[in-house]
Amino acid sequence: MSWFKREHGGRSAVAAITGLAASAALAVVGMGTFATHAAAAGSLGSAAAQSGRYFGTAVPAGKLGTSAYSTILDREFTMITPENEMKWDTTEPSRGNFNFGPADQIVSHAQAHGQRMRGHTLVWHNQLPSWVSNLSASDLQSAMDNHITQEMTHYKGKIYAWDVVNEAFADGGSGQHRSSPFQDKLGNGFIEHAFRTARSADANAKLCYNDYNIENWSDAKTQGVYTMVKDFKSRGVPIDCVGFQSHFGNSGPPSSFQTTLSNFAALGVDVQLTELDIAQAGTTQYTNTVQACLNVARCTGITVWGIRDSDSWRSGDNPLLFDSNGNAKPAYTSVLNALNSATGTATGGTSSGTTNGGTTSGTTTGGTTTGGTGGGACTATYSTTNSWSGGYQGEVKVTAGSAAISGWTVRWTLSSGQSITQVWSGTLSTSGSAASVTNVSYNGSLQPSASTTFGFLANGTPSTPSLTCS
Ligand code: 9MR
Repeated sequence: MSWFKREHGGRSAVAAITGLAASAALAVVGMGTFATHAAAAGSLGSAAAQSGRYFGTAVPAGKLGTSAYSTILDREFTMITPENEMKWDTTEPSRGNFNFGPADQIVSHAQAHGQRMRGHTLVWHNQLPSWVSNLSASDLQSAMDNHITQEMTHYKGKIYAWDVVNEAFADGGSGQHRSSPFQDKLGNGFIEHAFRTARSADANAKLCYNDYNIENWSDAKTQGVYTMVKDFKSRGVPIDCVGFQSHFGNSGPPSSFQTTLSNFAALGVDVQLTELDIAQAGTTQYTNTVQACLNVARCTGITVWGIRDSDSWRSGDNPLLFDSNGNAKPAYTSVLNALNSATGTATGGTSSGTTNGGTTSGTTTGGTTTGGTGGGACTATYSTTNSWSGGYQGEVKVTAGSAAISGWTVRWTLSSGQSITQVWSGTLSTSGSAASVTNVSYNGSLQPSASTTFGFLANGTPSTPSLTCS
């Protein structure tokens, strides 16, 4: 029995959200130390980016104002999951009264520092206000639909992937759904219904099912989730990804972890490690975990559940990559080295043609272009922000002309050997060597002379492209 099976019930109280000041931390983008051989990036985020992956962490809004915290956050991490702020008890504490303030603080921070967001979580039996549990079945159905729709609409265009349903399967040997207000009143169909509602609310975010103790392939719980995902894919129920929380005991991941990831990926979903922590943070255990993801092309990223040991929900286990003083632990170096040694590129799918907040795809073909709606002129300028053997990171600054614009598209021609693997703060569309990137919902509107930027990762050698902006 794993650590998590025994201890998962013992959650600590939700951390109080304290007031926060804007972070004074510097964003360090694409810092790298360049050895004579291939890439050796100097942060977790830039090391992961070399293989088209993200490296994220859980963040509580109350810590953003602590510079000792935010300095590490902005130096190391390219994806953020709000630790508690997007959960139902915070976002809709009473029926129809939505409170997005705490999560908005996190999203603003992410946007200001070029980080993407995982949304966590829309439908979960924990941190669920009691008014939800007290509803009749038909009322619960409409409350669930409304909650998903309102929250996803509020964050439309700002979320890379949503944990639509969290922890719906039972522990132990049943392989069935767990008892919960949703399950007990709405029956087995509530998960499918939640995913369909989510797709209607935001067609471009990746939609994930997220759970713990589904890392060991032969476990009944793993098999139960696998059967559900297989069924969803066969019937066209919209699901794009499965999150493996990866809360491990001190022995680390089960030996079948990579098999589990590949088997799910083979169903046609991305897989992600969404809440990684390992009791005592052994270097071998962390390396094995990260390597399992790197060995699976559709494993698009890794999120650790906190930065410093003191930030952890299980702080007594010292399970994270930084000690309580913010110093990198040996496991940090192991993870960084593993990321820097990755071969190949992650090839995540697209959700329904476009993917908000950047794609994680080596073969993006499905983008749609909807920009250029403002009618005003814009200009675009390019700079290479990082490069390594076989790849580079570029940034494009889009500036409105003398009139305000409400959307933009930047087009250029890729040189021989160049291919874009990931875009953030924009939506990529490619056709042969023609690349175009369109605004996402939050950065399309620009006042006269105002600017915004998007970034991308590419294979090949950097060159200065000739850009057109419309
Ligand atoms: O880390 C979160 C902690 O601050 C909360 O008190 C706890 C309450 O349920 O939730 C923790 O995060 C959980 C995540 O949302 C879902 N998977 C398990 C995580 C650890 O309990």
